[in-house]
Amino acid sequence: MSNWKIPKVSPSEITPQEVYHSRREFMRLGAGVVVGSTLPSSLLAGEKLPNLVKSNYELTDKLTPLADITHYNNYYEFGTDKESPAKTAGSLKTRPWTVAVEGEVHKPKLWDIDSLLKLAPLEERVYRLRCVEAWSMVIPWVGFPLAELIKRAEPTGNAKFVEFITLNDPEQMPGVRSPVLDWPYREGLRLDEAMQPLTLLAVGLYGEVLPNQNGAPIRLVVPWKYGFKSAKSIVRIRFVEQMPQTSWMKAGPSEYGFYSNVNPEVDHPRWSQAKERRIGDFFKRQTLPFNGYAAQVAQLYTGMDLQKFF
Ligand SMILES: Nc1nc2c(c(=O)[nH]1)N[C@H]1C(S)=C(S)[C@@H](COP(=O)(O)O)O[C@H]1N2
Ligand SMILES: [Mo]
Repeated sequence: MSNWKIPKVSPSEITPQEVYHSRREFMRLGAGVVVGSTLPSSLLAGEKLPNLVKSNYELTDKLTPLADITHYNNYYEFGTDKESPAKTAGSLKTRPWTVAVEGEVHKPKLWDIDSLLKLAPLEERVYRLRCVEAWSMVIPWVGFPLAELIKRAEPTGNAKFVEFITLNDPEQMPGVRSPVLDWPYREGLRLDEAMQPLTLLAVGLYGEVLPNQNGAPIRLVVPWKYGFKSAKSIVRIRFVEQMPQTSWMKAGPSEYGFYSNVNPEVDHPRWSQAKERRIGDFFKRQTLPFNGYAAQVAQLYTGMDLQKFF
């Protein structure tokens, strides 16, 4: 039903980004015009998202081709191979889908995914994604700031952190039958990080509904942190007072810190983080502090020892 239709050719054989660039010009003409209520009632993978707002979050970096973004994935619920999620995530049922917003908030709510899609204008934002494994991509996401959802939840004075809990369904997800991680996949942010305008809830990419392997129907994108902070297929957002435990911290506390800000000066215990390979490139490039977003986010960490709070 919701199979993501990609021709079975190698990524280098097709250049969807060329087709896409002409469409982006077209979308730019419509920038600012938002009619959220015209969204179809239910959107499935591969369908075009209407009425996208062009945002200021543009990059001059070359976009990673769609075929690479959708065929080189980390989504351990669908297997640990990069190629595995594209093959097996097609069966993930993304409707009906709810996201529970709960914990230290004045207005807890069980959101239906289709209401969430209409909560705020859907923006297109091109962000760099830097995986902790030292590769990176440039992805044109579609989504809305997490802050929009947080404002509506009205966090109490006790809310200091936000915990993200994702789907854990052995019926649909072959990967959760093996204990590679402590399921469900959990992530967390400090409340001010979650409120930072760059922090996105993504529901699409390349102008279309998010493919299942990229975290449909809704996933987090935190561009200044390593990719694993960007939890896929979220079902619960909980506001808490204490720093939450995350699946990766539990798997390797010395390797995956809570903050996990991209930092070329703090190596992973088993490899350097100084450089990265942009998918599609031959040569490695320098990794930038905060993945290139230092101007926007460095002040969130003033006074903190980033070697200690890695
Ligand atoms: N639920 C869940 N979310 C996840 C992961 C995962 O295994 N499960 N992998 C993370 C990692 S390590 C990365 S690099 C990004 C990859 O996102 P992408 O496949 O859309 O590029 O998703 C993150 N979110
Ligand atoms: Mo990653």
